[in-house]
Parts: sequence; structure tokens; C-alpha cells
Amino acid sequence: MLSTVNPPAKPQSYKTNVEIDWCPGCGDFGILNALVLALQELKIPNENVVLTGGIGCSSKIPHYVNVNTLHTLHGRSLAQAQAVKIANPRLEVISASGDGDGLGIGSAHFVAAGRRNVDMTYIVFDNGVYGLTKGQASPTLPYGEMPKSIETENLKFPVNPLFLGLASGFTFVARSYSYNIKHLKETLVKAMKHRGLALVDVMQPCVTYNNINTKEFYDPRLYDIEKEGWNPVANNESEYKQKIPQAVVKSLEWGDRIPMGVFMDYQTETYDQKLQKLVPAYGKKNYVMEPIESSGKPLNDVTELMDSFC
Ligand SMILES: Cc1ncc(C[n+]2csc(CCOP(=O)(O)OP(=O)(O)O)c2C)c(N)n1
Ligand code: SF4
Repeated sequence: MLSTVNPPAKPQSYKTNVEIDWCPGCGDFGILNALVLALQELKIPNENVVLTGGIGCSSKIPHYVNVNTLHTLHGRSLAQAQAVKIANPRLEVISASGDGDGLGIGSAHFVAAGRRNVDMTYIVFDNGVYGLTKGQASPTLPYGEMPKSIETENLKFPVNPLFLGLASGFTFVARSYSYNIKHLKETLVKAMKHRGLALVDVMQPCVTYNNINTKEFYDPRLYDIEKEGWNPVANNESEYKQKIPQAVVKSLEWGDRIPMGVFMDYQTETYDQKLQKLVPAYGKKNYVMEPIESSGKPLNDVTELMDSFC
């Protein structure tokens, strides 16, 4: 759901002047552009947005977007983003990860996040390789594939982010494509408007290391499930239970036809709503903006407090 921090400032440009060092033609550019367009459309004040990244080519995106950012540790983008949102539920929080970052080293956070349903958006840059470290097979590389950067066929079965997302409890699960900016922008807008944890898995060709899952591979295969009649909305638990099996079957389709669009959009209680029931003051006060107190008095100089931890 969109943030409501007041008073909202007029949004400034969402792009920074930082030099972008992705390879020419990399799918990451499309994701950056679509994200900037989505923020522009939603007119969220820059200072109300937090974008986190892990480690990888894709995880450099926080440097290129003019919002509050965190460039975290490998695999920890989603964990840190949840912490930010829980600390200040009025922020619009977006987490970015490569498929290696999010589904390899970060896979435990992925599953745990699904169980919490924190109200935020998680974007997976899905290119089938570890781009930053020269193209080793990532968890999403299909079984038996051998892109030019590896010496043998992939001997492991892949992780399917949509399938795992649905199984873990993500309440919004979608796939989009980095060279279809319109679809990707619209999907990101829907994800940010969704109240709950939204996963957007983006097919993002790595033009340097993955010569199999390329633009030429995806263009003729990707089709929009919503245009073919799929309605992802589940308004209650019984509709959700009814839709989950069909969404799972759709998520497993991979071959001559590859589905994209929103697979699941389920509105249910979020982690912050549950916390509010437990701690009534939660969400009403903005704890991170409160002055730090010591023995009931405001503590303006925190040096002593910090030293006490050493
Ligand atoms: C704890 C730790 N292990 C390994 C690495 C090395 N490393 C850096 S990025 C990366 C993989 C990045 O791949 P992915 O997340 O798919 O992102 P991409 O570069 O493809 O966008 C690895 C293994 C690291 N930085 N830290
Ligand atoms: S190595 Fe691949 S993922 Fe990384 S910037 Fe280059 S094309 Fe993009």
C-alpha cells in the first residue's frame, strides 16, 4: 500500500547522477527505467521511499534511484527492507535482489518474508547467472542449460521464484520482463499499491554471460496470463484457497510459452496490522523519528549511550 508520510514534498527527479556501470544492453536498465516511471506515476515523495539492494550487478540499483537507499550485504536486501518497514510503517519500501542474491544466499529470508507478509515490494532481477562474479549458474538457471560462462551443463534443478513465492505465502506474486517497460511499470505500480508482501520476478537478460535466456529467447515466448483471462484477485481466504492450485500450475509453465502477469493478488492481514493489534501504539507514533530518551529526558548527544555499547 502506498505510504502516507506527511507533509508530502513535491517529488523531484527519481534518477541520480551516479554513473551507471551495467554492460550496454543489460536488462537491468529496463528495470531501473520502469521503477522510475512507476514512482513518477504514483508521485511518492522521494524522502518517503526506501530502496535496498544486496550484492550483485542488479543490487547496485539503489545508487541510481534518488530515494533513501541501503546497499546491504549479499542476500540481506529483503531482510533489511523488512526491518525498515517494521521500524517505520509509513515508508514505501522496495527491495531489489539478483536471483543469486535473493534465491541463493538469501533464500531463507525469502521464505521467512513470505510467512510475515510485511507491506512492501520485492523485485527479483532474474537472469539465471551470477552476473557480477562472471556468470556462474544461479539458482534460477534451468536444468541442463549451459550458458557460455559455465563449462558443464547445469546439474541442479532450478528454483522457480513464483512457485516458491506462492508456497511461502507472498500475497502478491507477479512476473514481468525487463524489455517490456510498459508491462513492468504497470506491474510495479500494482505491486506497490498492494497491501502486503509483493514479489515481482523480472526476466532480465544478462547480455554478457547468459547467451541462452536472451531477448530473442523471451520475445516470442512470453504471454500475458491476464490478457488470456486469468483473474489473480482473491478477496478472502476461501477464494485464495481456490485459486492457489491454479496459480501454482500456471507458475510452473516454462517452454514454448512462458506466462507473465499477476498470478496472485490476495488481500489479507499484514504483519504491521497484526503488530498494531498486539501493540496499539505501533504505527501511530513514528518511533524512528522520536527523540532518544534517557531516564525520561531527551538525549541530544548520543555519544555516551553509544560508548556504553563498546
Ligand atoms: C557472502 C558472500 N558470498 C559471495 C559473494 C560473491 N558474490 C558477489 S555478487 C554474487 C552473485 C550475484 O548474482 P546475482 O544476485 O544473481 O546478481 P547479478 O549480478 O546477476 O545481478 C556473489 C556470489 C559475496 N559478495 N558475499
Ligand atoms: S554482467 Fe550481466 S547482469 Fe551484470 S551488468 Fe553485465 S549484462 Fe548486466
